[in-house]
Amino acid sequence: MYKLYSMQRSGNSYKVRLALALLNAPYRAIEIDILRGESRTPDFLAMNPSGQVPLLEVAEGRYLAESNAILWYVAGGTPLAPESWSRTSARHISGWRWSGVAATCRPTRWKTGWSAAMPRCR
Ligand SMILES: N[C@@H](CCC(=O)N[C@@H](CS)C(=O)NCC(=O)O)C(=O)O
Repeated sequence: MYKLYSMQRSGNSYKVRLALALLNAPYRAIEIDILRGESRTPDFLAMNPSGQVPLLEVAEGRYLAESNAILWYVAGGTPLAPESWSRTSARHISGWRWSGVAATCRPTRWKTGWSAAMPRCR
């Protein structure tokens, strides 16, 4: 069974709880109060060095962070997110956006001080 570290008021956590509920996937929820620093304890940082929720334990000692990665992990190939050519294309575009466009634009934005000269990179 999955173990989900999340916080009730966290939107990123809610996305994952919603998907798990729609999939009727059993999981154990562990509430982490980020405002009390519970995501910054040594124990939590050992599970997720970014110190953020949501965090899914997919198997004993195996952790997956990042809400969208978790969503694809739990819902990919299910009726909630069936595999299809258009979905694969969407992932292609989003991967290109982050590793291609963003990587190219960031140094330029940094050098130009976030100037309006690079409106397409925002
Ligand atoms: N990109 C991450 C963002 C996660 C995130 O921002 N989590 C917030 C709660 S919604 C958090 O844990 N903040 C605590 C912190 O950064 O110290 C995701 O999509 O999961």
